[in-house]
Amino acid sequence: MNETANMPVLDIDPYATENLLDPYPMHERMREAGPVVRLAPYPTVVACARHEQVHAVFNDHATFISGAGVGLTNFNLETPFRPKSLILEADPPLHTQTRAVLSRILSPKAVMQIRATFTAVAEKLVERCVEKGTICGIHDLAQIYPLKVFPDAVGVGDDGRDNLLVYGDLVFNSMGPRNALLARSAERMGPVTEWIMSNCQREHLRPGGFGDQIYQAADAGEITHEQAPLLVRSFLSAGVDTTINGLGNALFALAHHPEQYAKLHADASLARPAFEEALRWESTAQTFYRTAVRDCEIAGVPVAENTKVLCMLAAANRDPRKWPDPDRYDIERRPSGHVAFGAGIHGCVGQAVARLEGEVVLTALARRVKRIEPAGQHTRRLNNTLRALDTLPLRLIPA
Ligand code: OVM
Repeated sequence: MNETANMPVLDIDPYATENLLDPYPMHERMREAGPVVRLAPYPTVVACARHEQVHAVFNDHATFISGAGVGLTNFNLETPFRPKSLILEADPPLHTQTRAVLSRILSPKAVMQIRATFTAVAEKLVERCVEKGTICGIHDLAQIYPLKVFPDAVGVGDDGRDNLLVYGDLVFNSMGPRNALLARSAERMGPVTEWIMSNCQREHLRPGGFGDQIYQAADAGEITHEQAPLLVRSFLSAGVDTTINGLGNALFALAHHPEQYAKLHADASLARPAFEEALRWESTAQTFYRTAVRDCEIAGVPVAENTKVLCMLAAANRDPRKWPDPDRYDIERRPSGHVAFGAGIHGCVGQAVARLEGEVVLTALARRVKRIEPAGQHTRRLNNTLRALDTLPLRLIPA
């Protein structure tokens, strides 16, 4: 380890296959090296892996902006791969306006209104899985569920929804370097982008759905009509792959911690905290970046203007400075303060919907299934940003 300007330099590539497969040893090295470190392969980046600094960066949106992109690419220097998101990749005052609209559409009241439907679909799907007995936790459950309920709520038609999976993979790969993972998902991009943008048009969205409500906000003058399709695109970008993998990771956690599943089975009201703890234990979005708008400091260490700041959410969520016994998956932990949804003004605007999905699926499982056992080797789907499973063989033993 050498040092430049108080900063340890680690020879670590977060996007190397071994680190994507098993990020936890890398997280520990980064946390222990210092509050802010450099990574030899990415000289324009500084990285924070401790909870305190990740939280501090997210809560200083005036210094650490999102408008230059929340991936490795600095949009001040390179063209984004798609028109910038009007919420994810925006700063106040634009962000304030668009966020207000999405925030209202995804409010607790809206979530109350979708709850019954989301619950019924979860119960039906879990019933089908129980009848099968042995399932793929991803293809038979974690993927099917969000792909049904969320586009339904947005108001997207049934045909071609697999495009949402390809698009999500691409969006989250695009936040890393131009490596083979990005190249492979970009190859599939042409027709997918067309499908996505077409489904963002008002005439393709069910009246009254989340998508149509964005156009209603445009009618009311809160945003412009030109902005509306791009805001629908945010639903389709952020609302599917994230919840699929949140659910998949939660199933993985429960299958590998039978004593925790036993507690959930004994008390289904633990479904929500069990999902929350899974988000802490294995954060779906592993990383987001900010960009320093001026010369500044992180933990007293100088950071130059235009530096990309890599926030390691998943590492912060297992920081022993914040969490006792952080590697333990404990559904009774109540991990408030985790940063799996980010923090500050950009904290996930859809988190109430994500939590609803986790809660109702795990509740249905808890009631209907006595034990969940691994039924073979799982496989990972590597992505530059997401912690994702490709397959998860499980045996469900009915109650
Ligand atoms: C967006 C967007 C895309 C990906 C993720 C996300 C986590 C937002 O297009 O606004 O939030």
